Amino acid sequence: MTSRTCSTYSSPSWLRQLNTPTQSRRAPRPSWAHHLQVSAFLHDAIIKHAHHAKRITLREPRLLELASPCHVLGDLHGNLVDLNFFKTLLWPAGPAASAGGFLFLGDFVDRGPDSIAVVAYVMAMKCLEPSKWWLIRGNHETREVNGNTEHYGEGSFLWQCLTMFGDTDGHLVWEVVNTFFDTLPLAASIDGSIFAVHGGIPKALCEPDSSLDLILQVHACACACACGSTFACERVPTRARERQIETRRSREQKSKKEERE
Ligand SMILES: [Mn+2]
Repeated sequence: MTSRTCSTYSSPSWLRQLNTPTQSRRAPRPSWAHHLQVSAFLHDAIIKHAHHAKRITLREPRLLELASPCHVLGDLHGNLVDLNFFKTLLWPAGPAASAGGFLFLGDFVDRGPDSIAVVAYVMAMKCLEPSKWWLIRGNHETREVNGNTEHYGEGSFLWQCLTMFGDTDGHLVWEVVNTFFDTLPLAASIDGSIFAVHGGIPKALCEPDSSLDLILQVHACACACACGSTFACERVPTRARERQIETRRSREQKSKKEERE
């Protein structure tokens, strides 16, 4: 058996390559053709993931009932650095290898520079781990907000889609991802004792006698976007709300009648 000492050891070729000056190992500048190929690949991947994730979230109740342990994370707002930090800390080997679930409280896009990457990642994880990875809707998961390029400028999700994919494909990606957003649940309860929602408790739930069942009555894909509300959960259905008021009114009338008799 021969023994090799440090002095006779010659480093493997891959290590020698790494140690060569930066200039000689720098990747060639990508051509426009290459850029277009990458863009088309990403565009297809995002659209496929949005369709697949939508099929999952469409079947979920509008109010998720989750069990602990569950990590709850707030607004990512297109911030890939934060997302990567949480990933490294909380699910370094992927959500499947983690003991708990993950609940994201909406606002995945806008403000930060990487809305597309963030939304692509959370959709991909939803496809991979649908029973450990939960997403609820924030006010930025609406077309009125994430399409507001005037207000958010380069931080706008629409602006980033148009810049990365061009006008036609950019609008398509933006629309398909928004169609997925339309199907997101609106709130969650953990162990039946912790209420999780984006942006506060909806007014309708602050009324006496109100119930979380109101949230369950919101239709997925009801295209909240048309109603102009910036907070998904305020969109408790008008008919359910009317029914609730009617029930209360008839109860009051009945008790008044009983008092008179
Ligand atoms: Mn926010």
